[in-house]
Amino acid sequence: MAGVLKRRAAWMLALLTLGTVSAMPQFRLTAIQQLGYDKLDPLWQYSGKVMSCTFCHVNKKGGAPWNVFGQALQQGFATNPKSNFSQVLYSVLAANGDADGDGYPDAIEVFARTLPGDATSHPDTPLAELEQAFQAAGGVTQYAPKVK
Ligand SMILES: [Ca+2]
Repeated sequence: MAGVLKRRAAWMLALLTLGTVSAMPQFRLTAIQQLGYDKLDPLWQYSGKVMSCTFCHVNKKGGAPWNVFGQALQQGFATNPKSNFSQVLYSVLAANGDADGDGYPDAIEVFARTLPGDATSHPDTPLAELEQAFQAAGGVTQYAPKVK
């Protein structure tokens, strides 16, 4: 009896987990992998904690409205309507802009794992020091769209 209950509990957990994975929006899935955030947590697809929705959105649960970084991506789509999300994401980072105006360019914030669309979230490390580490790691080209 206990074995049956354990199996049922395991199935329920698996179903809930699958629901979490399939609920993650495609743009978020793409960005997490393109920017290497998946390397931080081997169970990132299940935890749902890697790269919060506020990376691009104002609200913690996503949807409208978008923050200034999300708006920069929307502008990228408007400027290059034939580009896919990966290309737009890369072009915004390669433009070396600072969407939230906190003094740290968007690509540097991605590298430092802070929020490029929230001025209250920024690295504590001096920019010059971070820039050096960023370039040593491959610079913005490390975020180029992956060829499939
Ligand atoms: Ca920021």
